Amino acid sequence: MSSVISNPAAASTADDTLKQKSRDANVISGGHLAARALKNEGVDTIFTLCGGHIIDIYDGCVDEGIRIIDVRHEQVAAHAADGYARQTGKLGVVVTTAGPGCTNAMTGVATAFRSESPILHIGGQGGMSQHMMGSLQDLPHVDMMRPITKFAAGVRSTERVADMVSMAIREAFNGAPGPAYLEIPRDVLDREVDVSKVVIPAAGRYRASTRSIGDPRDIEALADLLVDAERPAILYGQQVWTARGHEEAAALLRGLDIPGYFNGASRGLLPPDDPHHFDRTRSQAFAKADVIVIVGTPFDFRMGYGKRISKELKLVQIDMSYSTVGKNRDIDLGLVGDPGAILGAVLQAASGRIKNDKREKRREWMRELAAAEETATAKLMPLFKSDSAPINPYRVACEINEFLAEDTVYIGDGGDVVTISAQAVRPRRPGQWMDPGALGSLGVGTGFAIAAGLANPNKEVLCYYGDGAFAMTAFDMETANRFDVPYIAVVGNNSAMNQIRYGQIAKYGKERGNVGNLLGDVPFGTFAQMLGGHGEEVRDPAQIAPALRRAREAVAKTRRCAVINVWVDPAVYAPGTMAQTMYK
Ligand SMILES: Cc1ncc(C[n+]2csc(CCOP(=O)(O)OP(=O)(O)O)c2C)c(N)n1
Ligand SMILES: [Mg+2]
Repeated sequence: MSSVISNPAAASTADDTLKQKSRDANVISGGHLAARALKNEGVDTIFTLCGGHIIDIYDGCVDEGIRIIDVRHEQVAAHAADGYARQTGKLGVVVTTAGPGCTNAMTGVATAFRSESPILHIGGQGGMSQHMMGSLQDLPHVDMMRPITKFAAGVRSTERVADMVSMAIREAFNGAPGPAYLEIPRDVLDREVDVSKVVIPAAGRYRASTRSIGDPRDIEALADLLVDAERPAILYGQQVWTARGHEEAAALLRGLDIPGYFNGASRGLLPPDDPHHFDRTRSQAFAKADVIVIVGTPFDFRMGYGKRISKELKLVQIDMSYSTVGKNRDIDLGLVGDPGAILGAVLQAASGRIKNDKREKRREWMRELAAAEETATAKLMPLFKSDSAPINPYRVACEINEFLAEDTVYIGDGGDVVTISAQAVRPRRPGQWMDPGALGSLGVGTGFAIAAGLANPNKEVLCYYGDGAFAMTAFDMETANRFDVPYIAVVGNNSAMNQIRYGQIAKYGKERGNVGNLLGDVPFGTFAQMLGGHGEEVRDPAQIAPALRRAREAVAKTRRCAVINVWVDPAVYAPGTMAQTMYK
């Protein structure tokens, strides 16, 4: 992209002598040590917004060939690091300056914390020599970050920078993964030390490679339960994808003839037309099954804290974290370890042992659930095909689902329009569904979209936003354009924070319920145009599909993000919102 300062010749200045100094092979600075440690971890990209405290890390990244993706708001950098971890299965890295750089990133780090996404946040700090003196942007970052990370510490000496980066990364992958935070003061980054005096943990050698199956007796016990079951069901949660256990997970369902349900990042684990793929009959299965296995998702509010699962059945829980197993409700069998390793071992232990009469019973169970799925879909069809104007958000969701290509990564960022979309959108492949997870953070979409594009240059990326969510981080669409990762944005625009508005109206009536939740009518299509891309407004339901196709073509042709702003009916709410299930 052209820019006055993109010509390196014009940028050359007298400070080249300074650069010469750090090219001395016998010394290395703290920032360069940080970059070296990241490189040894396999990090190829950092997400960041610049600040004087952290420039030496950038210089190190230049040496190590690490890509620097600079955004316009640190929240987006942190969401992008989280998104990059989700998409690559590796560590995501966000680097921010001290003070407001750190506080701006906190929502993204907290989102990764509740979604168990492995990221490293490196934050700047005033020099050690100015410790507690009121330096520029000084804050107690480590104290602030501790409750929303698995590890938070400050680096006190340049010699320890690489070692502590590796330590933080090791902790990010300890048990169920999550974020780690490392504060590195400016003078620690800038100081140069003798290379022979520092510890630089070697690539691939500073942490275990274990994919634990836990206790082999539990594998046998679970295999026995599944062999004997007549009405088993399995729910796969985000850890199955995070730990890349999706192939073993699919093989288990198919091998043992078990209906599968999918939460969060595990959506898309089976193709929607697979006979073992179920998504509309979860409560029915939870009520009538004789064995249920919950893999890699906690009994949190999304699961009704486990209360909705019958007490009459055998309940098995598998998780990467010991702390999660048995939390909020009793279980009959708990396993801690790597989801893929466990599921693979269970399949092996159960293979060939299912008697014919049991297999026939389970097929009958699957037919029963499949029939119930069809009835549920038929019930939704009038909404999915609604011709009403203003446009019914169910129709938008249905159109998006039909529009998705085999390789489209679908991202949801918003309130009710996105909740509704979960009833229609079925990603075609594993890893192609992204949502904020248990923190429910609005604003994840833009960072996730940038990350998805960078991690998968050949895939299409579509982000469906609510109008409230879109306005939170949309300016980083410019970043997506600048780094040549344009995506299709669809806004379900009801000029309101509708998911919240419903509960207010229900509780306080129309007069007092429309307070603090009504937004202006913004034609967001022009936002894409401002950034050189394609944008349009859709008010006729018949125009949704053609507009989506035009967006796809425009993104390919202009290499700029497209925004399809669909005006939707503010009187339509998601069923969960009307029942206020998220607070129960
Ligand atoms: C960062 C953040 N702030 C506030 C909320 C509370 N919240 C949940 S849904 C919602 C409304 C979202 O509006 P919009 O994106 O337009 O979707 P709609 O419900 O209107 O379809 C709000 C404000 C949140 N989840 N995250
Ligand atoms: Mg809205």
